[in-house]
Amino acid sequence: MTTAYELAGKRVWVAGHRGMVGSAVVRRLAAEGCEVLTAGRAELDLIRQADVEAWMEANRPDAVVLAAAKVGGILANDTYPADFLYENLMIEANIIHAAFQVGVEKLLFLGSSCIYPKLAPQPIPEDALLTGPLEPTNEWYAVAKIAGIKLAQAYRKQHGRDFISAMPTNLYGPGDNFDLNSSHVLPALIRKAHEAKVRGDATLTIWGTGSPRREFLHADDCADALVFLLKTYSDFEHVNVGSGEDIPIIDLAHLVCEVVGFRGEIVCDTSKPDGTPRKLMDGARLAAMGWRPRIGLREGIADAYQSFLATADAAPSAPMKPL
Ligand code: GFB
Repeated sequence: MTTAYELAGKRVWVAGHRGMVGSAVVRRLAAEGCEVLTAGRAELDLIRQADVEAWMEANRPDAVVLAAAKVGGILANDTYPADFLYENLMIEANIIHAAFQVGVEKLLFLGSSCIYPKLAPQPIPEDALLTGPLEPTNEWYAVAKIAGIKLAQAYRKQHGRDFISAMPTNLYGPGDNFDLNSSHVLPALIRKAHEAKVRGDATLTIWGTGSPRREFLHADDCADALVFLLKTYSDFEHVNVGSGEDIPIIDLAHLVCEVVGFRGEIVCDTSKPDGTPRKLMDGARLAAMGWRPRIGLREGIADAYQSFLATADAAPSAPMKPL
């Protein structure tokens, strides 16, 4: 079902506006003629139900983009399971329920491709959800995100609310987390390649075997897809948001080194986890609605590298401490 939702003149709360995706959504919404609402951490703690309810009551947004989440790479997910499960459950439960209470017209919840079973068919269709066991390194985050999808569906089913969900693939771009302990692979490789180049190292070490495949989408493409869904999609089922192509991590490492200009050797640290072998999403549903990504991987990496160089993150990092 495709229903037009006019954003012009609406008050749209982007929860998580300081994050990579939230900030990209704020940039993208500038073209829609809506009023963008944001709330910084000091003003609003999304873990606290009473605070979220009071903020919603006082601000009464027409639409909500729920991009706030506790996120991190494979090691952070594996090391802090309680934080990833608890914080994400609280954030989504508080916001979705408060949106129901104040009569929000449209809510878009963001999940992740890790909601799908570890050994899901590739490319992964939306209906692979809950058909098999999850990848153990991120099952805590995945369970929280599955609960978020179900919450949005439950308010649609029980109360007729126009709450929808999008499942983005692995994202990267400006404003990413470049901390080597907690980041995802792409920002980690950008930082490692940059620092190895500056130091004149002979080698660069990546985690795992390098054989897992991942699909990457630039945050600006993701934001464009999310605004597209907000305006045109109104249905029960969540929608995959990806680039349609995946790449082995070792090839990604070579590509990042090329873009950054590091010419040394790449070494694999197999004491670190590989995670799921492959998670390429089936983007046919979103493509059939008329949406396409625009930013190619090489171009996107060059853009992310430029944004890394423009931040204090480009200063040499302290030696990596164990988590
Ligand atoms: O991006 P990443 O941390 O998360 O790792 P996942 C992807 C792959 O890159 C894994 C490898 O096979 C890593 O072992 N890798 C190689 C590295 N070198 C590095 C490195 O220096 N840093 C990192 N971080 N990885 C996350 C989930 O899974 O993806 C989250 O844990 C979420 O829940 C997110 O779903 C999108 O793709 O494995």
